[in-house]
Amino acid sequence: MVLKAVAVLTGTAGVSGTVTFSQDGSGPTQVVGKITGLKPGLHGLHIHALGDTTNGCMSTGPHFNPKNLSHGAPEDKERHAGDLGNVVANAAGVAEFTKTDAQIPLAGADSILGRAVVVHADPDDLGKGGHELSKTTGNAGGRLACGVIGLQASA
Ligand SMILES: *[C@@H]1O[C@H](CO)[C@@H](O)[C@H](O)[C@H]1NC(C)=O
Ligand SMILES: [Cu+2]
Ligand SMILES: [Zn+2]
Repeated sequence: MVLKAVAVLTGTAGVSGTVTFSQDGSGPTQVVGKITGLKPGLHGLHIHALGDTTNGCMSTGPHFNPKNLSHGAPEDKERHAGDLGNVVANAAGVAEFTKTDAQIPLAGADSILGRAVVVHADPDDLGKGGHELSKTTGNAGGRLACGVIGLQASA
């Protein structure tokens, strides 16, 4: 069975979007998204631990990190499960992307359901920027928009 989920991103900076997730059995999760209203260029994209938007994106907690590792790139061994790297906005401020990731299942103990997708103001340095925040957040700057990951009808 293919499990499907979606996060509808909203924020206060005119940034919005939709990110969908699908996972076939215990295979990797496919991520497809479109986010608009961004500044052209790179923007960090993460799964944050909490699906709590009572204080906007600030209350979604830190990066989802069930293995208690340091921040990194999606392809790194040392990464948070929630580290999805960057998305690229074009000159019109639109980022359209697809990703495949094996650390963000839609079921089981490390499921991302009920957590939040957050898109950031700045590029994620993937843990390699040498900034004091590189190993925790990738120094990706403010939280522009976020949305809670909820189930969709499965296929
Ligand atoms: C997580 O890792 C840090 C740094 O290695 C360590 O200090 C901390 O005790 C760990 N926390 C848990 C819950 O294992
Ligand atoms: Cu983030
Ligand atoms: Zn991280």
